[in-house]
Amino acid sequence: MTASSDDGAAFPLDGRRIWVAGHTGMVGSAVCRRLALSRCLLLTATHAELDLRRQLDVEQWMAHHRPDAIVVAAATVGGILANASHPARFLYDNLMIAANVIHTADEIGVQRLVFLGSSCVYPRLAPQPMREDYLLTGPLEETNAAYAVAKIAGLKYAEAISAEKGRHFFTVMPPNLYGPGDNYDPQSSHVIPALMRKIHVARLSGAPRVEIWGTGAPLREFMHVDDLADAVVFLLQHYRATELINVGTGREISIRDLARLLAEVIGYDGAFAFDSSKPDGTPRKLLDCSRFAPLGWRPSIGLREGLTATYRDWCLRSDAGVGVGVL
Ligand code: GFB
Repeated sequence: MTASSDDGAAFPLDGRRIWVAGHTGMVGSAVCRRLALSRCLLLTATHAELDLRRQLDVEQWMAHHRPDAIVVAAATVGGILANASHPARFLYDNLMIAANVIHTADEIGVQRLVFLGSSCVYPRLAPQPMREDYLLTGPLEETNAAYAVAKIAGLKYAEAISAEKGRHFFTVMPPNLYGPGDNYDPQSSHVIPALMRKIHVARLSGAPRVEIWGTGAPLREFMHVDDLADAVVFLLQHYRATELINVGTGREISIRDLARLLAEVIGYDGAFAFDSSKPDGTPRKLLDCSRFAPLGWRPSIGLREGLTATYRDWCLRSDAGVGVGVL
């Protein structure tokens, strides 16, 4: 079944007013591309038009635009170093966004709301693969605890509203994401855009080695953002429950092997140097998708294919050459 099909849907999209909060981000823009395949009416607001951290502004905007459904893809996000360096900002921004949007959605009677979580909300040493009911069964990974606390508050609030008020608000829990529209800033980005940029620059400049943070041993599950967007729109249409739901690929790869795969995709034959002064983060976070699998949706973009497409997309952008001159 594709995301654009309304066949047998619990929530057909035809003619519905759907607000994608955070539509300029990597996830939000992918969700908009998917929704554009349906006959819904897409609502968006840029950050300049609406600061989601301001309750009154959110209330006024939503009262005026009156969405039937909302996908909460807005968030302050970043890689391991950004999270560890700016816990106050990650906690405040994400708490406020979740509280304001979910609260106002309830106040004005929005029918469906999909909140985006992250696999980093599960305990650092959770058994693998991680089931939804492992949430809050152990301590969080320290490098992303602030972000995780805000996301947990948001998902629990959505859950509470569904239980107390009979609304259909639920959370989708994706693994590490990548794809077009990602952040390629070397300090604040996630590992895929960071290594893509570093390896690309090394290839162009002929550098003999590329620095990888940490030991290279951590395992991560990566999903192309177009697959996530397809799953989100599928669940928006077809999910009849309100329980938290994991959406993953079932596959994981070490950071060391990811670097090798990226080197193949980019055509780089230099070496890697591991900087163990940088954090590894959580050793492993693989999602258990047995709640989602029976609904019949599957991801369709393999990692090599997705990385190749993402690299091409990024090369077409003007900033792919940035940094080469300074090496
Ligand atoms: O993608 P990443 O920053 O996020 O890092 P997390 C994943 C792994 O790649 C870590 C290693 O073990 C990093 O040490 N790594 C190696 C690098 N080289 C690099 C590099 O140049 N840049 C980066 N960024 N990493 C985040 C959370 O954790 O995952 C967020 O902090 C969010 O809250 C996100 O949930 C999905 O998987 O460690």
